[in-house]
Amino acid sequence: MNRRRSAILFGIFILIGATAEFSRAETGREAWLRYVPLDDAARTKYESLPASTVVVGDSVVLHTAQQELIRGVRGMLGRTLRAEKSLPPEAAIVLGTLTNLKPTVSDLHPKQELSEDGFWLTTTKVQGNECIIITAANDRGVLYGVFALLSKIARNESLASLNDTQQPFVPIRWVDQWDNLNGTIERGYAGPSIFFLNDHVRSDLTRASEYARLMSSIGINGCTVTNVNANPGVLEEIFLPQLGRIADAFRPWGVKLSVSVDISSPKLVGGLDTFDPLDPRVTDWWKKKVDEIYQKIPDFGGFVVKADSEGRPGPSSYGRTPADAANGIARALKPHGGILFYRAFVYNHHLDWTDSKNDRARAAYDIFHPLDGKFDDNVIVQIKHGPIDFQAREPVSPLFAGLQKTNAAIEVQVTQEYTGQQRHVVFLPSMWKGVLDFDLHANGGNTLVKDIIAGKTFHRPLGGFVAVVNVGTDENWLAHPLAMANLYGYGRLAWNPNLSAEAIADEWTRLTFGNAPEVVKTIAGLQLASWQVYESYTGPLGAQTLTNIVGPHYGPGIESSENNGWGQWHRADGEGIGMDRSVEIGTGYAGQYPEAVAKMYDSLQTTPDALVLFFHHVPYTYRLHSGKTVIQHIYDAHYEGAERAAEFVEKWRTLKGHIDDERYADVLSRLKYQSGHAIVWRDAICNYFLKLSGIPDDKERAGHFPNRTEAKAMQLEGYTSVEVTPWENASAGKAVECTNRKSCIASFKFDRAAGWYELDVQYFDQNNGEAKFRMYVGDQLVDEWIGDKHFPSAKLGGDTSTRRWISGIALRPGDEIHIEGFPDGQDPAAFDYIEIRPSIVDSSGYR
Ligand code: GCV
Repeated sequence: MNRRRSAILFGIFILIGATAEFSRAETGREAWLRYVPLDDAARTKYESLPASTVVVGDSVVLHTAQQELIRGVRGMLGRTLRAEKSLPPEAAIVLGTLTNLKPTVSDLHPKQELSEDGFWLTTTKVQGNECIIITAANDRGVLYGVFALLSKIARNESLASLNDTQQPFVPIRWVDQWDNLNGTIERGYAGPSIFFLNDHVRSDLTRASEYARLMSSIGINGCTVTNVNANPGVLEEIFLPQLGRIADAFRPWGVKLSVSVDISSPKLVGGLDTFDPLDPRVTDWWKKKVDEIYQKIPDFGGFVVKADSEGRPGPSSYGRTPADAANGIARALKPHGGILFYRAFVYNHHLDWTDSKNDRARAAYDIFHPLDGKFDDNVIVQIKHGPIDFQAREPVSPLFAGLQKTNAAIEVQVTQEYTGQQRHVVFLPSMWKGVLDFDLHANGGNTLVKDIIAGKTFHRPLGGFVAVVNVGTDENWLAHPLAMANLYGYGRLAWNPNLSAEAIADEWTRLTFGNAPEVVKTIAGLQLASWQVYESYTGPLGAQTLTNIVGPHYGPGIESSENNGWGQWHRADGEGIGMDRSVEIGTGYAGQYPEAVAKMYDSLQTTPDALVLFFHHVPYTYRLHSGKTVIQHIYDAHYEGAERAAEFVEKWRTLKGHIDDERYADVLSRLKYQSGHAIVWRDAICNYFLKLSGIPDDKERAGHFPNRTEAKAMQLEGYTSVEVTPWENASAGKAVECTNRKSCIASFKFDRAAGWYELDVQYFDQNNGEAKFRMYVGDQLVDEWIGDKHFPSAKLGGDTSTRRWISGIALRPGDEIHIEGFPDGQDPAAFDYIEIRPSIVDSSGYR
């Protein structure tokens, strides 16, 4: 090749290298393991990286570790490490457990003893050559060490004077999937199961292996693949080999398989006439079943049990306790090293609402605290982080302090059941940090939740973290690209709960979107603000997420939690709001905490504003510590929350051209949707409490919509006015719908000054059809769209109410504006109102 040609080719290569970060399609499937080429400046940092890697030892996990190292280095640095079988006569990256390395690498003395899964990254001379050492107490630790080294490179951290020891804070770092054998996922928002289809394990488990790789990269070491609302079929003899295939997919990544079991399986699968946990025939059945499983899957992890909860069978049918039930199964698992997770989410969902002493929040403590010390050592009681059910804000469950002679794990939700279902961005590590760092003052001491679940406080042999994740077949696992930060953050916190939310957001952003400072600042900043923004427009002051609890748990549904047995009550009436959980006159729940915490929550004066309505019933005029009345706080929080959600859109726009176009566009459209839905929430809650309390908003926003033209007030051709239930989920309680016609028209005359305007159309996107809309000014078509987002309802209401943003429209007084709706299936092309706002023009265009 002549010099000129090679110079041109070199130039092209540089160009490809420089733009490679943006040139490949970013689907999100690689999550935080993208391994994209580093820029030249960063690459020079790793010039002296050895050219070879050698593994001392032989196992499937060690093999994975070496392959991952080669893959990562090739991706980021464009070099293929030589995989050596024995130490080469040159510098190398040496992988192996301490025991295996010691004979070859003398002088290997970690400063602290490495615990199971812990690892040490260091450099040392081996046979005269400077080597990078990745070592650990076990094979899995070596794999974790490889991921840690690659993460450092991806984040451009220097490897000079490498000496990093990391130890897991807890032994149990698991995830649960609520996958059903038919392929659906309970509370899953990213497509069907990657494991199951039509009552079988999928034939292609590629995604299961990829998921295991993601889990492993953040230190997750166990995964329960089936729904806690368990299908007994999972224990059928014919199903076990299929489960074995999932275990095979997990094994190379050091992830153990477990399943949820139905406690009545001895009857349903075993053909016994009982599932009484103390009946010897039942315990014998469990023993034989477990032996059979371990024959097929020798490294099987164990079981998860949900019993006596939400209609599931349980030991109460035989007058037995959860401890009886748990131990009966745990004893079958014990000889194999298996673990039984027994969920503390046990409560009566037919509580009498009229009895003001009833309180679902009490249930876990009332049932499990008296059993402390009665559970076997391979049982872990799995406790939801709050006493209700993953609301936008709850206090910490008092049961963490109530089990001192029992292993405990915290259960959190990555799947955003009550926190926007991956349509709203909500960075949950911010919330989890508050829980983990909470001091329960058990026995008068310093007892942080993270130390309790680690077994450190009460000297328990086992304990840790479980998260309900519910990834699905969506290419990017959780649907919203920003939601993956929750899975990443969960794993990082389970590994090290002392990490800050800021550090996690920073790491995840760098790995997922690159290291450009503005990109990191913008995305991490948005993530860190997001939980409180979501909380502020959905649920005030600890009154929980005011969502439709008897429907999909998504849009607003303020009264849905009242007047029924589910116990998610907020007890709002004309005078005030909140559950009185104080000891003397309330439900007594506050008294379940250790003394110092009980005292704080028992008194209205010392309860923090953020939880005041969780613990106390107060008049709307009650003045918070902030100085605001409760009602004014409700108005302010919801208006500010919606404004901040709108700012997310503007912040994201600043990333155009700085990140790849695919994810830029995807997240932008999701944030726009979120900001529209935040307005639906804001209006529902403000209008509802305005009417209920009769107290106006000091700032005259609630109930005043100066730019709004109601659909029902327009000239209607075919459209008919319809009441929306509950009323607060549509403007003035009504919308228009088009039924029995091919299309309908609603029109009105514009009567304001000439100028550039934004037209926001609030319409309904039901999941039982894909209605079409066309928007005209005069006879000019200015926009058209299809309601094809399949929001989680087939009704008009807060779950389906959606905003179309039409920007930069020139309007003149007297213009006729009309919207034409084309129903489809059962979707009646309904809409609520049009809001017309003057455009704000800036350098990035019309807003
Ligand atoms: C799997 C909530 C959810 C249920 C879930 C339950 C649980 O109630 O809405 O879908 O059931 O929690 O955690 O068991």
